[in-house]
Amino acid sequence: MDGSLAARTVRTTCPYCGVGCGIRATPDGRGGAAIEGDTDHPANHGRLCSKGAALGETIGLADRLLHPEVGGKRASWDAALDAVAEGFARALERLGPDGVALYVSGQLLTEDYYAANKFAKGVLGTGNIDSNSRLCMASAVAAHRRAFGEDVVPGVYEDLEQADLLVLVGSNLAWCHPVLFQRVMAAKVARPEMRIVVIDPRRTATCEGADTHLAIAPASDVALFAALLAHLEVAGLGDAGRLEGADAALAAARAIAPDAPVLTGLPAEEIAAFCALWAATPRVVTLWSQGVNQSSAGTDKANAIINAHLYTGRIGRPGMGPFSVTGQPNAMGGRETGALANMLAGHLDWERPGEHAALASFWGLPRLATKSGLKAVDLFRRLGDGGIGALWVMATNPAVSLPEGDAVRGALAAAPFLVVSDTTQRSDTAAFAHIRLPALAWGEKDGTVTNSERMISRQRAFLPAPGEARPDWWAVAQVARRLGHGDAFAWRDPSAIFREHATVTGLARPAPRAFDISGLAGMTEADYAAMRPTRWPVPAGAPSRERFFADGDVPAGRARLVPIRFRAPDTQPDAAFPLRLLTGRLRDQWHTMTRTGGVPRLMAHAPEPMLTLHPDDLPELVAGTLVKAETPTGSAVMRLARDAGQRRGTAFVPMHWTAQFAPAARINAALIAATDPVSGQPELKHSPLRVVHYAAHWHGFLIGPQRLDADIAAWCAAMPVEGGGWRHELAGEEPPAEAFARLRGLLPAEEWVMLEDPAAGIFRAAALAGGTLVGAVAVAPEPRLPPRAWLAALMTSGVLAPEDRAALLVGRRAGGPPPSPVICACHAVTEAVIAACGANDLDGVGKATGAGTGCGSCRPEIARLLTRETA
Ligand SMILES: Nc1nc2c(c(=O)[nH]1)N[C@H]1C(S)=C(S)[C@@H](COP(=O)(O)OP(=O)(O)OC[C@H]3O[C@@H](n4cnc5c(=O)[nH]c(N)nc54)[C@H](O)[C@@H]3O)O[C@H]1N2
Ligand SMILES: Nc1nc2c(c(=O)[nH]1)N[C@H]1C(S)=C(S)[C@@H](COP(=O)(O)OP(=O)(O)OC[C@H]3O[C@@H](n4cnc5c(=O)[nH]c(N)nc54)[C@H](O)[C@@H]3O)O[C@H]1N2
Ligand code: SF4
Ligand SMILES: [Mo]
Repeated sequence: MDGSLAARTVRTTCPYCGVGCGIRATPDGRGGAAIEGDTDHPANHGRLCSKGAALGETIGLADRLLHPEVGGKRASWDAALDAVAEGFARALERLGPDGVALYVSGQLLTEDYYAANKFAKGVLGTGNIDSNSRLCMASAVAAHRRAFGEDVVPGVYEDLEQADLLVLVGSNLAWCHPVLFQRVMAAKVARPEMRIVVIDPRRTATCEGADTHLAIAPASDVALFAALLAHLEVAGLGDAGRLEGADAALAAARAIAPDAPVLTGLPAEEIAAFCALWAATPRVVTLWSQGVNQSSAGTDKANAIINAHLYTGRIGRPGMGPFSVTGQPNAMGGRETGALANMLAGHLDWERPGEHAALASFWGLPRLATKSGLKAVDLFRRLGDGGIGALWVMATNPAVSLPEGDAVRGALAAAPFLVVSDTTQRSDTAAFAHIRLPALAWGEKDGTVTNSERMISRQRAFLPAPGEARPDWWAVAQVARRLGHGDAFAWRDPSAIFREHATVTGLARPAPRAFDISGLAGMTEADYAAMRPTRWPVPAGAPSRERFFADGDVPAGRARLVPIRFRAPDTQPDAAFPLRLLTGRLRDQWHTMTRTGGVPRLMAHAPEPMLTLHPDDLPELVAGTLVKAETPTGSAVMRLARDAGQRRGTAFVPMHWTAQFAPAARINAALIAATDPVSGQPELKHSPLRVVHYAAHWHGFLIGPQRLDADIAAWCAAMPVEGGGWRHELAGEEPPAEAFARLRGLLPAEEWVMLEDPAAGIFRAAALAGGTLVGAVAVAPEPRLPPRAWLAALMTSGVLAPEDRAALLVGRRAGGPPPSPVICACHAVTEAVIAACGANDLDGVGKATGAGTGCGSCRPEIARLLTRETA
């Protein structure tokens, strides 16, 4: 790279998951940028996963919200901010501080988060600021606080590599934290004796790299970890006298342990083997994620895990410890800035004397909220009841991501005053807003994020601010100023906010607060600009440290074991709803798809919303047909997939599809909203469920040059295809002939190639203009339709060759490759190509097809295909 190019390269951090990979972005001067992993960043050492590697394809301005809007019309920032301030002032007057709220997000930068929290708690005087972290990390936070007295993640990523045993509980690390998974896989290659155990009701891609998969019954993890604790006691591996709560915790565990096989559905021998392995392996890390947190017993599950580590002192030393891996890029930052309803800023606590007063006086905001506020699920219920007069939603899409989705939409629609700050026009939530504020997106905004191992990294701008988009912190500060608090929000840039945040962490000391970055409070703008990844704590005038509880020396009076009883979810499967619904993530999509859903190569891996069942559950339902998932709360329609790795009695549905992409497939419409009594985190994984055939009159697809509204049929899933076109998979209620005529009317055509068989209900058409293919439609009574991949590709290949024209209605040229799902997103390699390449190991497949040689995120799936081929 020549000097001038290198000079333009900007070091920043990936905006997706909590691994927090470092990125080097080199803008091309035309709005795009080349993206590569930062070899100097401690989280990834240069690696990126499929989503990170495709970031360059997400920074275009299509669909961006570029101007403020009031009442659906473009407005100036001044007018919009005046209206926001007025709306909140009015609601405060009418309902007081309990009647206003902010709902924010782990995708905000720390500086935005800090500003939003200061505004809510300090200016509005309300505890009603909650974050989508309530849906994500709340149970882990509550468990840390119960066990350690504070929200502290003791370990670091190296511990995962140094462990002799890594236990992954309710974590699909291969898809959700892919670079961390790759680090673990590399460690296992270097030390093959390392053992990996995955505890998940489903056989996920993560299991491909594991030695053991425990296909645990949903929601039963507490029983397994109780059995473990009881085993550790018998094995004499702990010292009950040393630790607060140990006797009670052991007694509780002993009471559950005999029932563990029944409760977990795991054979007694598997449980015994797991306990023996854990007991025999001092260097053990137990990592958990949403299979633990998103549960009505989420906090108990997490404490059951932490108990085992505290009891054995396997914590705080290399290769040991409980490890809560965070989801969002700045889940940690939100916890640090206190932007949750039950926290103050900087880990200060209402409960500890003097801390509230210290913060109120430092901020000069005497109205500082004196009590905690409503947690996410309750907040939206209160909104629905008319108890919230003004709500500001920032960087999250609750119309999609909260449970009881239709009730949430009803509440948003009825909200007296709703402000939404977002980067896109295509957010389901923004559709309900009275005021929309355009935020800077990744690549444009500047600030910091903290990853799962407490590493604070800079996100830096490398693109100009588009349109009138502004940083979220700026919009907050402007509204605070209009409400009479300009002085407290007079920051010139994010570095000023960061300094203030760092100062807050040093307030009211000495105090037993581990989170301390007061050593960074003196940073200059230049220091901040040049800041390298920095792990907290960074206390002023004292040495920092890598791990908490180093040498297993858990400070007396701070750490305690928590006695855990087994509680099954309140809502149990019954004759009407016999299954359990597991929801979660796909490898190449990010949440509500506002960023990843428009990228063809990310969509190619799993283009349609699917519901997966074990082959022996409901065998009368045919794979590839549409099915309806029904719960006591609502329903959604997806295509059925079969997987022998799915635990019997459970179904898996990804969380991602929205009204923008597949309105009828929004699974959260069907999720019950049970919450954990300690953390308030909703049980997003275990709704009772029944699955029935979805009877449509016709099935079909439409491929065209443009994206069409996803309400063109009763069921529609829209997806981008390479070259700029869009494919829409469809099903509907009207007679097939009518649907066919209506859909054809949506395509621009000079000429049609058609097949119509009204008696059979089969209709196909290819739309041509100037001899090129501009679209295709097919309608049939059953979901047996021509393949679409070739047709989609043909749209960009110019004037059609005669043999292609002849094959249009078949969807596949004679001798062409059979349709097959894409496995490798980097090199667009399909399952069929991998199966046919003749290689029988990962490297061989890579050499023959290129698959798995890019970001490496697909390697677990290739491994699975290979074992399936040879099995
Ligand atoms: N590709 C991708 N990566 C992401 C994200 C994304 O949207 N896409 N989002 C990020 C965010 S915010 C988060 S929070 C993380 C989430 O990361 P993960 O928690 O790893 O992801 P999930 O798929 O939500 O759930 C993990 C697993 O929990 C299992 N599970 C369900 N119920 C139980 C149970 O009772 N016990 C056990 N042991 N397991 C259970 C599910 O079968 C599922 O495989 O991912 C982050 N990374
Ligand atoms: N069924 C089910 N539901 C779930 C989960 C599950 O496992 N199953 N997981 C839950 C979890 S763990 C999480 S974290 C949530 C995630 O759910 P959400 O937070 O609702 O999902 P996102 O799509 O990440 O929403 C982020 C929004 O912010 C916008 N945005 C991006 N950057 C910025 C910015 O800088 N400023 C502003 N103002 N806006 C920005 C994006 O365009 C998008 O609209 O979903 C939860 N819901
Ligand atoms: S693992 Fe992937 S999504 Fe997560 S931070 Fe790294 S590149 Fe981004
Ligand atoms: Mo999350």
